Amino acid sequence: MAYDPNNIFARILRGELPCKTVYEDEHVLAFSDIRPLADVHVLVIPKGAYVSLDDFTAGAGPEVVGHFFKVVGEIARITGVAETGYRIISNIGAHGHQEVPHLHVHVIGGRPLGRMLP
Ligand code: D5M
Repeated sequence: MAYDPNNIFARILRGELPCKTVYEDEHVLAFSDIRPLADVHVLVIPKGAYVSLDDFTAGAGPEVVGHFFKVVGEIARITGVAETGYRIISNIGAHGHQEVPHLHVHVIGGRPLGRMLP
């Protein structure tokens, strides 16, 4: 899928829409999800224009990809859920029910999340 430069997260990255920033560096932005499923619900996005994990791993260098996932772990520590546990989810494409076509990882925690897979 071609990247839509007007998707909501691209607009957040350009400063056109507000967000509640949890963490930011040169390559990554993390912010609170607007429809939280738990006390902690943070979205972690690369600053590059990638729709999916596939685009990201194909288009970004291994250092940028590795750094992104280190930040995901860092978000769990910053928000305090690293100790109690949490869930990371990345919805991709139509069957994954991806609403926003800019790669994002949900970090969800702060309560027992229950079993997800049968
Ligand atoms: O889910 C996309 C997620 O993005 C969903 O949980 C709501 C969240 N969202 C949508 N707009 C915003 C803004 N403006 N700020 C913060 N969070 C937002 P997915 O189904 O994984 O694509």
